[in-house]
Amino acid sequence: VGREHVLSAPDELLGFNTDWTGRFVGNAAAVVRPASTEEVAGVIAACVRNGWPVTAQGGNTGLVGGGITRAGGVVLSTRRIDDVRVDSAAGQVIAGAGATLGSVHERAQQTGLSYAVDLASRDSATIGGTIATNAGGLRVLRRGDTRAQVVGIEAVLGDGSVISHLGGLARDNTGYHLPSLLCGSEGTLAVVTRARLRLSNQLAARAVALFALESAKSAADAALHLRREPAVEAVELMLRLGLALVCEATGLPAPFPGQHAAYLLVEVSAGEDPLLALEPIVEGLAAIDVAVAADPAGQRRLWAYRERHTEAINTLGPPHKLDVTLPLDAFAHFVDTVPGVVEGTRPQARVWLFGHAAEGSVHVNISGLDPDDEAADDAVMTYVAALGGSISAEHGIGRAKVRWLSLNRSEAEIAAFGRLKQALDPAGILNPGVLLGQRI
Ligand code: 2HG
Ligand code: ZN
Repeated sequence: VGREHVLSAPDELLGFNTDWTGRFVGNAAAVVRPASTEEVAGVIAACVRNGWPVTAQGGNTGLVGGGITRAGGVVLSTRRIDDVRVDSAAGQVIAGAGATLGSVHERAQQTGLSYAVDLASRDSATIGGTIATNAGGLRVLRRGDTRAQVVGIEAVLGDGSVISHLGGLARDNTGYHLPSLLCGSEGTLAVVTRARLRLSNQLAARAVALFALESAKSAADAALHLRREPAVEAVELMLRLGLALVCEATGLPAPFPGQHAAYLLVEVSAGEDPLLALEPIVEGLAAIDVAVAADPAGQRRLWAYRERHTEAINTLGPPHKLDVTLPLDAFAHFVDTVPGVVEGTRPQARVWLFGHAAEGSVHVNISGLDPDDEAADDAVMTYVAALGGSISAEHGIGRAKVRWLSLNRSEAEIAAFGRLKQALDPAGILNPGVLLGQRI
């Protein structure tokens, strides 16, 4: 890859050995930065020969410790593979693994199209990372997660062999769908180097409204009604303390004269006038207060209250990040009761709830605990599983959730995971300890 693309000085390694939250610190001996699929294959072959673990890393914004290594070896940074080419005839984009989500959005928009997956970390998160973690984000309700967008993939398997299927044919039914397998595989089966992604038409005109509501439970209930409104694209939940913390940490002005127990941010799109599409929603919600934005700058200002939760919470020290989905009929009850579950286990903890309420999904962030004290995490995870929910809605398992995987996955499923791992990464060098833990 060229000597200048191998980093090994301690200060150069620091950012690659620490996850975005600061909770997970790794011990890679070097960072290797290949610029092409061929170079990735060469790096992996060299690592197989030497028995060095390889941890693929994109923007390092995954939040569950999946991009850092505790087994030494190398971090393989994909960031130099950052080409983006739109195939407008097919309505698809071909992007290198290291291209940021933001750069894919920009290129798609220049051709009158849009890429469905969007996240607050869009300017750091990479296409390879979003595929490896099957990232969800803000538009899952109508447009699906990353897996729903991937048409073709190029990747290097754990034995150094390259698989490439990037033709992008509209109909192509020729066996195992490897993009589906690699989406969410968290760098344990292959290193994704390039992908062909589905683009959609640009969203119709949009409007965003921020509603102030009287309780977390009533906001969660309302979100589940809103998901059935055809114009609604996104419904995001925030609570009083979280929004106040965002304002304090970022300097954003408070959205309303007073503070309120809960907030819903609702985005609608409509062919004609999105404000008209908002009207029945405003009437139906009977909120305490509402702020509406029809212009893009105003919409960005309202979204910022929601998107900046992650950075605001990190100002309090590394949080424990839980990211769960509940069956829709258990969601409001969960939102109402989960703070009590945490406080009952660790009274000193502070709980922050926010997230993708239309899908019954919420981020439970807990601050004020030692990084290794997982008693509150355990109580929440057990509670989620007992209610029939998922212990990881969109961030994946990484290192942070390994011990709870069996709450959601049967022994037979985990054994099948192990056989896939053995087949595609026979030397066991790809991201050891992540997703499957030490089981394999
Ligand atoms: C979001 O929805 C991300 O903003 C991050 O998934 C969530 O910081 C978190 O816990
Ligand atoms: Zn999220």
